[in-house]
Amino acid sequence: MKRQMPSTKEIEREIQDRVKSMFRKDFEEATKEEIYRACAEVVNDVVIDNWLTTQKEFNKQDPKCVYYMSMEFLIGRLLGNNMINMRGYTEVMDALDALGIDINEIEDQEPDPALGNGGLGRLAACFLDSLATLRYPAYGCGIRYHYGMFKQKIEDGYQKEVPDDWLQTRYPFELERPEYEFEVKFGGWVRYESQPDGTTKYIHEGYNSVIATPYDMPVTGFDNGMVNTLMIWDAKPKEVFRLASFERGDYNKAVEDMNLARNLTEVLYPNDNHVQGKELRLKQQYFFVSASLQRALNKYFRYHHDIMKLPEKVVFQMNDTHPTLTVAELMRLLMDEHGLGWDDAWEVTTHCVAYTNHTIMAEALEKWPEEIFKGLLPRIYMIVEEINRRFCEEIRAKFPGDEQRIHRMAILADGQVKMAHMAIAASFSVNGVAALHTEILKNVSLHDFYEMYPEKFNNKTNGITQRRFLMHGNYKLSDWVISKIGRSWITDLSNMEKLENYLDDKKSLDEFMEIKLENKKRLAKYIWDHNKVNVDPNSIFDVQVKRLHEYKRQLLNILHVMYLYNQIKENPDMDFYPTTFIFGAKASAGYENAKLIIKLINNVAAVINNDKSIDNKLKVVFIEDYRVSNAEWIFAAADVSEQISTASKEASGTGNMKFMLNGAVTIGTMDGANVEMYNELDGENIFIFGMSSDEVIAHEKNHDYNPVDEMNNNPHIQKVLGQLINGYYSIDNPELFRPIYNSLLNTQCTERADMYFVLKDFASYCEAHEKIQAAYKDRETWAKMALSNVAHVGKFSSDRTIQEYVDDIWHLDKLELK
Ligand code: 26M
Repeated sequence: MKRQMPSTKEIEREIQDRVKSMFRKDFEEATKEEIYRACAEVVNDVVIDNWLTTQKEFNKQDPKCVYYMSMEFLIGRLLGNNMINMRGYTEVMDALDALGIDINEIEDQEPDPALGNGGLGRLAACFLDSLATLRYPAYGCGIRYHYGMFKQKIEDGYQKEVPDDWLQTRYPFELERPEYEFEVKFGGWVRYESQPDGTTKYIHEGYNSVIATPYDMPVTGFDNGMVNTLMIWDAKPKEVFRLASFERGDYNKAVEDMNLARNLTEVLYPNDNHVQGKELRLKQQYFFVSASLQRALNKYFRYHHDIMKLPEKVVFQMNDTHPTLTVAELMRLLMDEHGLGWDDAWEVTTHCVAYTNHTIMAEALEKWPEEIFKGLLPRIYMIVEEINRRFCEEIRAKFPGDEQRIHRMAILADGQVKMAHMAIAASFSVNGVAALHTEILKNVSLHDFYEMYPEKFNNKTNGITQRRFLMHGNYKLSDWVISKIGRSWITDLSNMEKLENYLDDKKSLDEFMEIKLENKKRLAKYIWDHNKVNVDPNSIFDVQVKRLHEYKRQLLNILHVMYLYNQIKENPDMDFYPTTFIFGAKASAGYENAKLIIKLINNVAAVINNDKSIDNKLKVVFIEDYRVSNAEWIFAAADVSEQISTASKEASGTGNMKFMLNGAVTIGTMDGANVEMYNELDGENIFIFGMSSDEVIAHEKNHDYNPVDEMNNNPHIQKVLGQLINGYYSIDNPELFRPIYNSLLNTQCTERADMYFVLKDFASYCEAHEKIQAAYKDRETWAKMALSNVAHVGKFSSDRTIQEYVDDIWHLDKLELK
């Protein structure tokens, strides 16, 4: 039976009781943090009952389930999320209110679990939410990083990285499961033993090993009693006590094992769309893959004996190439531990694994030096060699004589192990994350593979969960939508189209704009508290929040701001609607260009915000430490959503959808899922600019783009670029931004000057902004545009995405819950 949250009165009493039993304090004496912990336990009580029920039904119904394999799960805070899904948010809010406490302050006590970088990790979290809400049996499999994504401090305009010690105090929504520990082995060598039956036994010796311990986190569905599990693995040394008592023969190995365990799960690599090829990263990958597969097979064998039927019960979805070792490790377990021959093992494996590609950026493709790979995973390497040998034979059979093609497609080539190639060779499904992205994979980046296996390729356009990004982040708009069209959109976002009936209703449009204003005031206060910048909630809030990357073109945005500032200075009486440009972005710790762009944004902000002469027409704000928790407030307050990547580079984008859901209007390129937003909007109420992906790809191929021409033909660009190197935004050090200037114009500095066509798209971007200015001036026009975005957001729910994965790839049945 589904257990529900108690009544407001009961919750109020329970919170007080918990504070007493947990901290031996009366409620009045408790700190905010203690109240948060008490609330968490009140909610946990309900969650745990539903978790138990779900798992019992799981065992009874024995459904097929998906294991979502991901190095990242950017789940964000769980208290608010779980209260919403358990349908107890208002009750807890009222109970706390009665006790004189603001629920926001309590939620704010929770560390923001930041076990991910950005898009890919947040997508995994949205998928888990949708899977549970749609009652599909699923496990998330990942790593329990002790330090998640770093916290960002801005000092003198520069990014400083501060460790994110989210486990400093006990996290209330995780449960250690020592009963599901497994050993994971690294290094050593492989000995062969011929068996009397003619087969060969492979014996792994001389290895280091660690124990993998899972911590389970509940993943609650919305109002349905379903609770799935996210297992994140931690490492501990095998034989601590023996080490301590000197009993173990090989003291050195014991010390090594200890250090291995200490390092393995210590920290998330803070890279986004860029690989470094560090051995520790490969260790992390094998560690969580091996542990997850062992647990999955362990579960399978509890109720089944025929391993050949594994694909009927289990599917492993690989979130990018990071978990590609799933292929070889499953082969190893099936052959070495469960006695299958190669052909049977391959048959099972290739019906159990599927791969999602998230990027076409060349620098994000994972390739491991063969020497590192072989040294760390000797048995796995042998298996990869055999997979490669057979794969190359298959290519040769299909394309006789085309040795170049074999070289391009091989898993082992140029002294490297190419993870994407292995993922595609073994997967029964290969998908991109937006229509355009999938077409580019098929026709350009993975064209060879598409010719080989056209039937494997499919598209699954990304989505987001409306429970977190509207109900929780923007309860005012959420309540308003409920008052207009009811609650069905909460689990079926296509119902948002019912809002079309209000697009011509002045009163509704007014209410809608009033809510946006309230949300802007909430953000303005946040900005004042955190940045000490005063922003006018009546100005246009124009927002770009996402990871900092050159292809995402934050630089285009800030150059445009510099241009606007010049215009306003030159024509003080020009017609201009006051605008606040808001940025939020973390740069990878070693990405110098990206970090300098952050400094530029902050210096431009300092100059503009302190110039009294422009009469507050322009403000620039860089929000420190952009993360899931403040993102929810930022989306809710945005008027304009900046989605301005170089066409073809942003696989999908998901921030674009979160803004749309919250009634912001997009300025964007025809890239990623922007294209599909444009289609859903019938080409209206969205501001498109810039080159198409075809044009970009053609320029890249023909090497015929010269940014110097763009500068020479446009005096505005000339002026802005001049200001990058004349000290205008850096009086003490005029050379400070020279590297940015060079990256745009100087061919010697990068592979190609202006790699991301910033100057090429500049004029068209300015024009699009002028159209936004014109549209915003008429409040009703704007309200209609913004509300129309909400009305057409239906497609972009992760519920829709998950249903497509289920129908086309996973073939799961819903769990029945009474
Ligand atoms: C790789 C190696 C070492 C360390 C880190 C990495 C790595 C980590 C994350 C590489 C890429 C990572 O993420 C890529 C990513 O976030 N891609 C985004 O995925 C989203 C969800 O599909 C899309 O919406 C975005 O367009 C895409 O950029």
